[in-house]
Amino acid sequence: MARILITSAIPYINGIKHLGNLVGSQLPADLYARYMRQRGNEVMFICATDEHGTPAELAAAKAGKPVDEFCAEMHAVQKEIADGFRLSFDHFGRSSSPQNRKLTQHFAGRLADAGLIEEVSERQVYSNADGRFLPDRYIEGTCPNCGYDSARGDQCENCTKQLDPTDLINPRSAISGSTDLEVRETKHLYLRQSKLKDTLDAWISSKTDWPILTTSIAKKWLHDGDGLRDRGITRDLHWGVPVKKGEEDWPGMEGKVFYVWFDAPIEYIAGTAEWADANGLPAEAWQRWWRTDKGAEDVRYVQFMGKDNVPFHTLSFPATIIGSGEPWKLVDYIKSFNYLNYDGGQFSTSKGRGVFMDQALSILPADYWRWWLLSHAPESSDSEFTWENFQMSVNKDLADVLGNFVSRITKFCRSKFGEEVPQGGTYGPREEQLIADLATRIRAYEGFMEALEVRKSANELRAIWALGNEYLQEAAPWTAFKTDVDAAAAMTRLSLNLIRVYGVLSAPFIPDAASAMLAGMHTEDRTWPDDVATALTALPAGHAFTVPEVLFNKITDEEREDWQQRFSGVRT
Ligand code: B3M
Ligand code: ZN
Repeated sequence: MARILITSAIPYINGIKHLGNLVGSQLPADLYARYMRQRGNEVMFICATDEHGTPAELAAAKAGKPVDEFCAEMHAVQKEIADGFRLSFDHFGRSSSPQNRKLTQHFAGRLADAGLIEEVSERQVYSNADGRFLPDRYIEGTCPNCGYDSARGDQCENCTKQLDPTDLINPRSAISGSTDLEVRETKHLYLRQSKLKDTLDAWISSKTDWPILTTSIAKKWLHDGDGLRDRGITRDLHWGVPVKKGEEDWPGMEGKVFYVWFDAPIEYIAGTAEWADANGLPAEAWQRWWRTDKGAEDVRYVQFMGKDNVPFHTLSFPATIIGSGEPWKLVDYIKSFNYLNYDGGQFSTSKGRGVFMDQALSILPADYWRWWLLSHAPESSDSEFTWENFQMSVNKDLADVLGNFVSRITKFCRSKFGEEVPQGGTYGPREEQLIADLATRIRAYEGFMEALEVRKSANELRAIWALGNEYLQEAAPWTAFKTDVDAAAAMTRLSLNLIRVYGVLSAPFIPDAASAMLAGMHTEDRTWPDDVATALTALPAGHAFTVPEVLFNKITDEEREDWQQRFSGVRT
């Protein structure tokens, strides 16, 4: 049994995430967490809402609410939607928690003691119309790197380049749209991550098994020279973690807060502390996941995120961890994703384009979305959601292959043998071949899941479902029944057992349907099919079952057209 720590990039509090966000972080993290738990490992799966910084302030202002109230409400909303998608977090925390405030201030103090923080008097954009500084997302303009005209002051979402507000061409205030801007002096703390360049370079170079997407982005920022320039980690904002050196005040930094990207990754640790506190556990309970001097040396830590988050996780956050000089756990593997596009364009939160998590659940249950999204995860390149493809996948994979197998064999058994596993007959060469084929595919499925190859895992699972269907088609117990009742009974017994095995294997992808299959088979036995032949005897002759309700409904052309229409515009 291994101990596996899993974190998903923590979604900004500013609104409900779209399906592109979901498939790039939380959903594949959940897939991995569920799989690893099922295989008997001890898993700690942490996510949270990212509540500080300009995204939160701007969204609260737009909603006309005090920012703390807005965050509390939106956290509850995001939590409910996460539950709706069956995201099995051990804890869904909040970066505004007292635990995160304390840890963030702690790290800043340690970095200062290590000489890795510098006080810099810098030039920041000040808006005369708004009467305030405009850090990060408070300012928008044209990206100097790629020319995208809606780049934000902290990062260009088009080319992922990290920016400073003063880098933008034709800048404007995101609050008022005003271009009456000037540059003023203000004092801030800078993290001297350039001092750690060689250490970070060596660390990333040692990660030879990481996805190319992850290492190529990390190396690009490391060697472009400016990815690792020292960065400001404080802001002239009201909402955030107040700047302190551990528990002490920081002279000259009164009224300032830490930059959202400084405290957000620390929330992975703080979220685990929140989990311990929420469960009445002592500090050791979370420290054994995070402190290599307290038991975390044998933890495998895996992070999930979209590609735009990679620079912060491969450079800035490790700089914080390493720079502290304390024995904190560093990430072992970073699984990153490309973008999912929507029907000929981009998903966009700011423009309200695409399908958002709450809307998705309002039209179909979670499993339909989970299956499509995971089986089309944008791993090696960007991928695209189209309604035609969604309809085809659901109807074929879920309804025709899996759903049909389950319904056909359970109904056949009910009509000929009653609602219990029939006895009699033995397995012949066809059954032995099926068992051998299943074994080969299940071992491949395990290999892909271990390797975090999401699409390949889905392909393998689909092929495992198809084996059952092909077997049923060829064996045809309904024909055999006319001449050899015992042979038909053996085929049926095997097929009913296969439903249990499908329930077990499919649970990481489609947890609700998996539970329905197991409930239909009147079993709680989720034993992994290490040995397929044995696994197919778990339900003995005489074991009762119930024909399950239809597992998956097909998407009709009318529904598809209706949804395509409804989600073609922008969300208001
Ligand atoms: N909140 C960006 C995002 O939601 C950011 C991730 C933080 S991970 C520590 O894409
Ligand atoms: Zn750009």
